Amino acid sequence: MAEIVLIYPITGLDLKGVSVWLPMSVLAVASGVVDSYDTAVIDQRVAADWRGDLRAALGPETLCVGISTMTGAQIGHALEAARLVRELCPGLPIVWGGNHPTLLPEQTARHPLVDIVVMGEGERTFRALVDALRAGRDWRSVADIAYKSGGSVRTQGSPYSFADPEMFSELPYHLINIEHYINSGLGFGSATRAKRILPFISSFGCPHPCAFCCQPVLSGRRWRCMSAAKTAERASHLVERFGLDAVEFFDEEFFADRKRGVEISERIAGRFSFLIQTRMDDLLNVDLPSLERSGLVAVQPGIESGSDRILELIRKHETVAQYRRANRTLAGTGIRATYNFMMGFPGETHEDLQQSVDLALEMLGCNAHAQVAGFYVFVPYPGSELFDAAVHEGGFHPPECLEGWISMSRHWAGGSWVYNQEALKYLSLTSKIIDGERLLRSFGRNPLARTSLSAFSRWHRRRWRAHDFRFSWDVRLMAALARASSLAI
Ligand code: B12
Repeated sequence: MAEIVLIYPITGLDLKGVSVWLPMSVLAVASGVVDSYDTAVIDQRVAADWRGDLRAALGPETLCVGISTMTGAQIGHALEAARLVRELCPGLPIVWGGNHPTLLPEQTARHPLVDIVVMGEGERTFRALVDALRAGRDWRSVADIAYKSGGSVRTQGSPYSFADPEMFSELPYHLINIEHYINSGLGFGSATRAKRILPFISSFGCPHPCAFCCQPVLSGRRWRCMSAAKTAERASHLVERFGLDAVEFFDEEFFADRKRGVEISERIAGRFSFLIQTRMDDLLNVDLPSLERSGLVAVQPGIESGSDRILELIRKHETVAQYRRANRTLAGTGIRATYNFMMGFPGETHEDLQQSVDLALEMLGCNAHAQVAGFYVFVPYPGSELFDAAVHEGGFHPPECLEGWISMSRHWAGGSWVYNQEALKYLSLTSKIIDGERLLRSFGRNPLARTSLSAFSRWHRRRWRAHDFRFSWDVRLMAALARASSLAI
């Protein structure tokens, strides 16, 4: 039994060893309370019986349950957990936090299975809440929360009470079984041997204004970071403690401050490998061979589109020419580049889509270390600039209750502006195998799977070249298999 129970729900994208990453959201929240409260973390993605674990964790001394969620399918699993908490302990406060509740605090707080919404960073606010609950004080005086009050919702404070990342304590890894989260890492190029990788975040927020992203609102475009020295020290500690080969930096934009990014790599100095998420224009302004010597093995930039017109529309502030140049520079190194594309933007034409497909093939063609993470459908996530455009110009009716957001996951393509659903569905699925590499690394140990995946990949590359985006029977089968394994690939 525990005084505090924190739940990380299934996301719907949970491939063990590949995308089941540390539940950093709830671990960060736990870091604020674990010194004074007996805390349990339940991760639905890895628990053999999360309901049983929840029953065992709840008791008379439990002060509240905290649940984290992003927008999309995760909300459905979060609600399932909240329902069980309500059934087992009807009066126990259920606190929701994370990106979705932060973006839509009022609507979230209106739901009967939500008692308190914590907006923004949870460490200090959640601590203030549980301190009040334990002391029997009125928690309604705590800042940066939303809750029901007399038939309406009261929101107080803001989501922008940020703490200095330099002061963040180390995550309480002892609350989980770390072996569930040590991934083999799809980012590695010639990984024949399984690699041990854990994520680490050294900076928060993003200074860029990309119109499809909710981060400008989540962070108010305020980018905050841990110093290079502390970052390298924490990452090294992680490597030593858990015998890792690599650390994957989940920072939204690792080179938001290039000098700092380079200093981190110099401090890592080749002692272990690291992977980053960053922009292509940054890669044109850093010394890639020296970063590679320091341990950089993989980068994951968002390309989004092969059409300059779309790049301008989504305020990416990058050009296709820059992408080509950065890809060529990357090709001269051994650094694996995993490119993310988006499609189905309001105003996107079939020609724009073809340009994205052509660019992806071209980049794969001239860089042996390049791969495609996927072609993802633009979803109007609340908080993004294009969300407002979708509502005002695209006739998009945003869901009016929490449940309505469950279906807004990565395969949602319900916008009235999406005129080529079939092509989007086709590209979304086949982009996973188009480089012939990524899935092979996960499933390729079986010789039959290896041969069929390779053949499948070559066949669809031909179709991409011919701009033949029909949703054929083999792709339907792939979609059915993904659905059967409950995977929203
Ligand atoms: C890792 C990650 C994932 C992982 C899942 C996480 C995991 N542990 O395995 C995977 C790959 C599965 C994933 C999936 C998706 N992701 Co993602 N992901 C991230 C990433 C890179 C890191 C998240 C993280 O751990 N942050 C660190 C923690 C400490 O921060 P935090 O989550 O914000 O938590 C703090 C507060 O929010 C709050 N808090 C959080 N939970 C709780 C709970 C309580 C009780 C309280 C009090 C407070 C609280 O306190 C925490 C500490 O301050 C972020 C980008 C980033 N750098 O943040 C995107 C991000 C969260 N993802 C995002 C998106 C868009 C998605 C997808 C929709 C992508 C897609 N197109 O499919 C899917 C959603 C899946 C679904 N069906 O719902 C968006 C958020 C969108 C949204 N509105 O929720 C982000 C911000 C990226 C972006 N800029 O667009 N993602």
